[in-house]
Amino acid sequence: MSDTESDKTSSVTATPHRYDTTRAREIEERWQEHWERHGTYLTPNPGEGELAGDPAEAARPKKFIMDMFPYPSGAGLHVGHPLGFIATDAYSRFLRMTGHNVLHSMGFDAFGLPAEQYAVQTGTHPRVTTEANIQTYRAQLRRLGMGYDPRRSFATIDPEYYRWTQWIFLQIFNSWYDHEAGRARPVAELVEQFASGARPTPDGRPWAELTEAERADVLGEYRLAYASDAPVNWCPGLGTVLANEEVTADGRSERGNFPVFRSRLRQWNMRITAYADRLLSDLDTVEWPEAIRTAQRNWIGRSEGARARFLVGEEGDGGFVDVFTTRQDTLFGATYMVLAPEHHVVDAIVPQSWPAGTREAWTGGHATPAEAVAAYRKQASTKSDVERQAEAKEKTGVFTGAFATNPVNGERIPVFVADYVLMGYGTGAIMAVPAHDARDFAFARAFELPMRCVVAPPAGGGRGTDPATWDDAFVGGGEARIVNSTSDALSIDGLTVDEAKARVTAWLTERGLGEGTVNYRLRDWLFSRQRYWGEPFPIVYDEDGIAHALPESMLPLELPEVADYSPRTFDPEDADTQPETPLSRNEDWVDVTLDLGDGRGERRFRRETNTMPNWAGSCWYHLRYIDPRNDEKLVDPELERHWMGPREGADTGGVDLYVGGSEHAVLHLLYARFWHKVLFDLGHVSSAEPYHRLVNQGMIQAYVYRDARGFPVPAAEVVERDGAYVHEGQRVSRELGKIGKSLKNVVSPDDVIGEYGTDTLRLYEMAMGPLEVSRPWETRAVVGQYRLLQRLWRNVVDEATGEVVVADVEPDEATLRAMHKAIHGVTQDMNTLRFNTAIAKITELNNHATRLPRGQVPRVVAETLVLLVSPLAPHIGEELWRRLGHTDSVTRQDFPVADPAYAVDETVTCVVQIRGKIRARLTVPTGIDEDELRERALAEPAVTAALGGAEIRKVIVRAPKLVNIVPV
Ligand code: ANZ
Repeated sequence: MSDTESDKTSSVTATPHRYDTTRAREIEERWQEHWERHGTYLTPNPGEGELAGDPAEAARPKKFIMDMFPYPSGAGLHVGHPLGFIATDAYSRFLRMTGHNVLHSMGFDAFGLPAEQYAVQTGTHPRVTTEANIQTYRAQLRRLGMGYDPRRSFATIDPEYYRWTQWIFLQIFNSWYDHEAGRARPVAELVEQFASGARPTPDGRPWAELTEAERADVLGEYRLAYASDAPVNWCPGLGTVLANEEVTADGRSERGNFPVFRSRLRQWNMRITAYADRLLSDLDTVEWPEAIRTAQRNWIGRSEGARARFLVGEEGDGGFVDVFTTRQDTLFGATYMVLAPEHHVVDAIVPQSWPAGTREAWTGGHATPAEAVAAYRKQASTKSDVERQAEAKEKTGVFTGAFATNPVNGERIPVFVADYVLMGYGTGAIMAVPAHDARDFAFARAFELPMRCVVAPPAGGGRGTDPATWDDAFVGGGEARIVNSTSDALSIDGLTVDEAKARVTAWLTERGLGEGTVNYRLRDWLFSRQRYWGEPFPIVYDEDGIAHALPESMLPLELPEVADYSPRTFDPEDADTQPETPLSRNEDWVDVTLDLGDGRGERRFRRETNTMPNWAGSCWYHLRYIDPRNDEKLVDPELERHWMGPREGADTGGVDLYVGGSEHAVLHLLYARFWHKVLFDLGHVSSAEPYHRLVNQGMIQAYVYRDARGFPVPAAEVVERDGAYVHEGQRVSRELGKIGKSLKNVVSPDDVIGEYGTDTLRLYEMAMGPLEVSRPWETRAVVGQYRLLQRLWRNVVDEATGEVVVADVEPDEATLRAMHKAIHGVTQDMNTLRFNTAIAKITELNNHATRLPRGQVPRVVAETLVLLVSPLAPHIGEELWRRLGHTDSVTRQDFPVADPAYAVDETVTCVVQIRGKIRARLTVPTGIDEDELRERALAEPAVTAALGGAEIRKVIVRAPKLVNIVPV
């Protein structure tokens, strides 16, 4: 029988009042019940509203603490999920005990693909499964002892919630970005500008003369939510289009790993690119992990460069192509041009036949340029942008038969189409400078195109100035010098790269041949999905196909019942398929007669049948926690200012702490910032950023055991025998991996709670290591925290009689020091989310108390221990607090405050140096005087050995931390 088992059964013998599993569970269930009944964790809003409460409590300094809310999957929570939840809960409890009014709740991100896929397999409506899963999650979170305000919980599938998701969509639809003012404004103001003539229409006709459809098209070019025909990521295997953020580096769907194709489809987009600059610059105002900020910076990808205009075709026939380059300094080195295969100018420039001297390799084996281009386009359309851009990929392309003229020197260079140039970036056209760009270099080698060195490699750097002898391109930095760059029109030889960039930009600008520009890698956010289980768009189309917003009074637009809610999926490899929206299967819902309140009475419309992506609901949920029941406003502006408003000066406001996984770096975290900024511009919120401080929790991993074939075997059935791992008599291998069903290593929190109780589980998860670091789950190690709680219990309660055994005496000096040191350290650790070291310090103080004679633990020490542990282990905290004679919940007691006179370390480490080199470290009392310190340093064996009898010239003493000995 193991120790653990004897611990658990001993209660039936001589120690009926022991803290064992049965007792832990009894205590925990009782307090969970009590907290719920007494509304212990209700957070009062300031003011008079529905969620107002005790005004004194509402007046305390506020803290808004949030987790990334979970998607309620059918499998329930495993022990990895609650890591972040326990951390924010412990921190929230600590903040309550240090005088804060804490807003902390938990909602559910409940639209999404898995429920739909499950529905397809089982025939159950996604709402039914999702709601059942939410119930499971709620029960599990309750068992974890979470201090949430239940009134503030919601799910994104609740019509009362998605009504506001739809409302925000309409706000975005009805806005445009005024680049001069640097903010979003209502479309109505744009219409006024067109109507008054303050802003000319694209073709110069008065606004009043434009047809309704023409006006809709003009406004569509401005709206922040707009429908457009553009090449999108089409995933036949999932039956839906996807955002760039949902496609992996090798061009497959992040979910399901299906191929993704470029296909031209009419889809809704969000003009997130209008916010690129602000999304970038405001990253400097938030306290986020550097890795996430870098990921967002890279994703936004700001590039400064220039646009340069090349004439195309024969001189005088008027065609031109603008290229985008970040290396305008290399303009003299351009030896060919490349257009994206989709570039609209391609068809216009392709000649009837191949020009004289065209190389065989450039034609792709086709008889005419038109045929070559058509065949190449078809081939390119099956590849994703990411695939097309891969450095290592073999370069492909064909000659268009046309030539372009370099503006700086009049040189005629051949024009190619090649898929390494993307239509969606810059201008979709580049000047190729093979000597100084890696991809151009590879292409030029493959197609035998000339190269010209225009940036001098450093002398002695192992390469000369003839690129024909090089193995790769020479990129060259800001200080490198320009060569071979003189013509009748311009000379930049001898300038540095940076000087040359400025010079060329000025030259292009003066001649109207280009200008300096900034480009962003960020693309607009593809916002429609061909799914059932998502928010319907509050958009209808009239008989002319013009999109109209539903009036607010028609929200929420609820999801209709359909005969079949599964997405229509196709052969994953078949790029020539087209999505079909499940909502289109309900004709009664799609065809409607409505009065939109625009003075035109009832008219016939067709509803939009796409749904929103599952990121929509999580873009604004922080706001709903603040004011969950408001049915007149998204959020009361006063309450938003209170909980999220800027603190002072340049602060951009936001939630005080947001904890979640780093996998959302460029998805949720970018989208939510964008929506929040639109709401900020329109005056609905006072904070410009949603999440002020972000912490990424690590992942809990677990051992995966594999049999000889490499298949995972159930981890729970593996035994250790003589240092080997054995499953059903066979040796298996062991490695660390993600926790999950497919790896057969799921550990359920319910099982751990059943065995040791919630408080032990919470302590264990927090003690495993720093919050940000991934760590392996070790079921065997959980018992360590169980023992801590047992010892704590024994320090307060007599296990035989159940009586409280603390002594009403003053602690001795050593105990006082141990206590204040623990208070000091734990306070610091809790403030900085160092829960693991906080637990170590609590353990130390508890051990000190254990060493005192039985029944002699001073009351103040026992109470301190209980207060220190209760944010982490709230049930035992509450129970012992009650047993110690208090009638109030421990939840809002004052956290102990350290007395600095006792809290500081009594000893410090003193470094002893000989000629500046460290030779020894001494532990000395803080108050040691100079003479004594000198003596002790000189007597230290390591020091005498190092001196080797040498005569001493000088001893410098800086008590208590340094002694420096200088021999002659
Ligand atoms: C000439 C040149 C010379 C370039 C040189 C680079 C080095 P970032 O920094 O990512 O913005 N480029 C421009 N548009 C492109 C497109 N649609 N598809 C693929 N490549 C494109 O990169 C900007 C550079 O990427 C541009 O500068 C252009 O190549 C290429 F020695 O122009 B460069």
